[in-house]
Amino acid sequence: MRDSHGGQGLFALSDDPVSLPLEDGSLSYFPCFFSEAEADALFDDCLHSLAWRQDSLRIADRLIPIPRLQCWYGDTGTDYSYSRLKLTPLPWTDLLQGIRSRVEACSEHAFNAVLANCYRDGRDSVDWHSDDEPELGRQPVIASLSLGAARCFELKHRSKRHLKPLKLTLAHGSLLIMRADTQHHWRHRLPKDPTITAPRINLTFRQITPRGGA
Ligand SMILES: O=C(O)CCC(=O)C(=O)O
Ligand SMILES: [Mn+2]
Repeated sequence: MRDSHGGQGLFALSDDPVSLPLEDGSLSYFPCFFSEAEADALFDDCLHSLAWRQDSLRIADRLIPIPRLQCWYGDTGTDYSYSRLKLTPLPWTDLLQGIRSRVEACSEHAFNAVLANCYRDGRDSVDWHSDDEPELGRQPVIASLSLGAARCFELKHRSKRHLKPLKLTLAHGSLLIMRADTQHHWRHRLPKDPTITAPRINLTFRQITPRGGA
């Protein structure tokens, strides 16, 4: 582990967000949250040190692999379920703690868990969904760090059909923060893109209220 990942050593190149007006929600995008050199090192470290796993969904008695690798890290008790997948947290690593400190300082929000996704190439994806599971609360703050291949991220409003879907290219080293009613009113996805041959890693930091907890 390089010293620069101990927390203090990580630096953000720019804390200036690009303003992305969103009706019924709130988005801030920091295109150069980490410098290219820092993002390169973080990408390699995440790729090689996180406990990537291939999860599957049971659909009509068949096990269907989800189109990406993933892993879940967090405080004890931050179990998380989505699409009938139950994730039990692995303990924080120094690498993830260091990234979390930087993301918390920028977003002025505390996070107790992170979902890591690895899209091996453009055949991997995540389908339309909202991060609206009960353990995330009514107005979750989700901070999403992108490392590796730039990919298109799309949002569409659940009910207001006249609002155009939004398409953003999430750059290497960028941070997207979704707040307020975004998860309540909007769905998002990362579509497949056959032109992409390189991998991408995404870390979405979340604050989980354990079920039955305060
Ligand atoms: O990879 C991304 O940018 C989005 C991932 C996502 O939406 C999720 O894991 O809930
Ligand atoms: Mn999501």
